[in-house]
Amino acid sequence: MTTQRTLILLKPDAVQRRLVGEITARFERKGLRLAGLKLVQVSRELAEKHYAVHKGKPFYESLLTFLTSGPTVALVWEGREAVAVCRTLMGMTDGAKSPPGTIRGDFALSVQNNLVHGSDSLENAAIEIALWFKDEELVSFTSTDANWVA
Ligand code: IDP
Repeated sequence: MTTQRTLILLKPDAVQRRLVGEITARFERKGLRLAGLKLVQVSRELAEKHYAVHKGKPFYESLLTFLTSGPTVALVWEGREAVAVCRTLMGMTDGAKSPPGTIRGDFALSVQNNLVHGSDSLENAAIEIALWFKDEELVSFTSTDANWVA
């Protein structure tokens, strides 16, 4: 059993569209454990660091404008195979192509405004969690239903 931590962002469209509760509930109901949670007005500097891998792509500037356009909710989820589990719950990048039942499939139509970010590997999860959270902002606890969920 591999317990992992992953970074999830509820991007500005999720906050503006009042989908924070709906989306967060999906990760909770799956059995993941919350390890970090905060509302962030993202700076250009943080957005550039977070999306450094996309620098030079045609959508890069627009993506930075999007991520800095309003508050973002940053979450750290913990649990068995958390990185892959969260990516599955999210769906594909393009909301229009994401299957129903996924977050993007149910609530997104756009490629850019696709509501959520999720780390795509365990290595990137560690880097992204360190970028968004200080150590003291993360909490580890044993949930009361751990024996049933794990
Ligand atoms: P992911 O979020 O599904 O992992 P990435 O390829 O890492 O997708 O892209 C990061 C983000 O950049 C996407 O979530 C989306 O907001 C945006 N994006 C990706 N490709 C495009 C595009 O072709 N046009 C506009 N925005 C894009």
